[in-house]
Amino acid sequence: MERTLLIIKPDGVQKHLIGEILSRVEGAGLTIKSMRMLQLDRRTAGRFYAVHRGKPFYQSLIEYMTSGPVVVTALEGLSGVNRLRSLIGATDPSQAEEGTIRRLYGDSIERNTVHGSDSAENGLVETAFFFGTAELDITTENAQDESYVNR
Ligand code: 3AN
Repeated sequence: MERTLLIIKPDGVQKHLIGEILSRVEGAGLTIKSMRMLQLDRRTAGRFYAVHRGKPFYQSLIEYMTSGPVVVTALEGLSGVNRLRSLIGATDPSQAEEGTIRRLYGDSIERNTVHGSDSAENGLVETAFFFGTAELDITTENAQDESYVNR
């Protein structure tokens, strides 16, 4: 089992794609462990994208990621990282495979609708960046326990 972070970026939220994207994610067998909508501030976005600091697109990336609300989602599944990345497609929507989220909905390499962790290690780091242990430990068994249904 691997953990991975999905971010529905500002353009995805603006285009009313939250339900569509989560439906694809769940349809691919990934489990939503925890989820939150929030507006990133510059400091938090800068910490999250620290590896890109100094690159030519960094300032623009931070502007964009703080331009509207995002939905951060901790996912879990067998080969979760690659499973999510196959759904998402390549960074540049014009290079992404047919039928992937970025190919279908992305506007540009920057406004590419979603983020997905790029390794199992980063999946753990990035989910822990947004979610506490208690949030990530909500178990699927509890969610599916019949005693939780129809309350
Ligand atoms: P991915 O999200 O596919 O793993 P990264 O981690 O290389 O891609 O880049 C993080 C984000 O930075 C991308 N999702 C994109 O929004 C932006 N980005 C990456 N490369 C470029 C670029 N050459 N020009 C503009 N924005 C870029």
